[in-house]
Amino acid sequence: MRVEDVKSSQQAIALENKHGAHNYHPLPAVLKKGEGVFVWDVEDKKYYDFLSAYSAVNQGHCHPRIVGAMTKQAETITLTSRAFHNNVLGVFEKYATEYFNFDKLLPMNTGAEAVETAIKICRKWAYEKKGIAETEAQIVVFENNFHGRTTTIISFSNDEGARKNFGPYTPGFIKIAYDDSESLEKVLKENKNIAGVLVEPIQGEAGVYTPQDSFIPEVKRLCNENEVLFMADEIQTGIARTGALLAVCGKCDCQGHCERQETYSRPDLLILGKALSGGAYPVSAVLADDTVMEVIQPGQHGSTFGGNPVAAAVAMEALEVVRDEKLAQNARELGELFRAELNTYIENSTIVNLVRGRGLLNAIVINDSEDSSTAWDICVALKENGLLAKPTHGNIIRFAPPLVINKEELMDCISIIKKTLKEFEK
Ligand code: IF1
Repeated sequence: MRVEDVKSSQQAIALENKHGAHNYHPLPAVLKKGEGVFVWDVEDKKYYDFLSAYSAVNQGHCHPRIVGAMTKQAETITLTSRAFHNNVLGVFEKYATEYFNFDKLLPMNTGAEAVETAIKICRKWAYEKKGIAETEAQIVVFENNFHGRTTTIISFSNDEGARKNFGPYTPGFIKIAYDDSESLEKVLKENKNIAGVLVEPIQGEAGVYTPQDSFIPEVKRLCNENEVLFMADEIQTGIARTGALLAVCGKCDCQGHCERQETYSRPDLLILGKALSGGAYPVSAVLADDTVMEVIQPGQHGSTFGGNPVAAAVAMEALEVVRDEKLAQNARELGELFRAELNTYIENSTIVNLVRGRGLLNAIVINDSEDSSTAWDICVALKENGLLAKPTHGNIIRFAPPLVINKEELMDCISIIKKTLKEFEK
């Protein structure tokens, strides 16, 4: 069977159901093409994409510059492994470390691998630099976190679905309440074996849970004071999504020079993935300064595909597009417009309780019980009306379009969303 033989969405879904593991429950949209903010299904229906592959496609689908960089490199050399050097990796590392202002970069492929990398660096730093007794290091994480799906990462999840029956679990993590710097202060005071704090600046999976503005700066301050590493998981929030280059930049307009801004909570370990590749190819990375990164020496960590020339070429172009097209600024301006419009709508709504988010990472909280299907049903109706979005935990719908969306398109989307919500008002 060839791809051209798939004539209908129904047929494609049946194939996946029969031959694929059932580890997802997707909306019944079968996409075959993407361009900018739009995707098309196999019946040629056109949609606005309001998920952006969980914020991996910030630069828009099939961005010609990113696809161009990828195909050019793919025709030349794709994979060397790190047993040899390649002529692209160093150029990318120079580019990305200057872009984010860190001494060093360690390339991986997926987000979860980058998080694992940060955890390993943090523990090694704790034993070799901080002087914690071997195997005693603890890492502070937060309730309702989402950092990926490896066995270690799900060990400190409190999502039953993600965690149950995958044990035994990796020890060495202390979980405390999110957006509660007093709890963090307390645990850091009580426990001298803490090596680092791993935090999402906004919790995506938890329903775009956006903490108080003071929370991340407080985490940073407490980490500094207690000599523990501040690890920011910016896999979903980073690369312009929240209206700044990084969510830890705070509310600034620095386009990548946030170290000059007072609001910048500079992480000791910066974890990136998703949009680092513009959605074209899996690329992730951990950035840190030498004092931290130097704990990793030859043979101690790596990956067959990490740092391959295609990944390096794609990531460099993806970052360049973010800067050239001023995507952070666009996300900030259009995000404000989006929340203002929806906040006006919910003044007279019985079905939506709350709008929250930052930049173009937003969500609405549906006025129904957590286990009701209302959010799902709204997403199915949105699909019928030409906009794709996905429910997340607790009857919440996330809205995260590609950051290349313009004002006219966004206003069109807002009217689709309002029209659809009206169908559900009581
Ligand atoms: C799935 C959510 C988004 C992430 C943060 C690490 C990773 C992710 C902050 C791991 C990945 C994804 C993966 C996807 C669902 C999804 C997600 F709903 F679960 F929360 F984006 F919102 N840190 N997030 O958000 O990166 O290994 O996947 O490259 O189905 O697991 P990965």
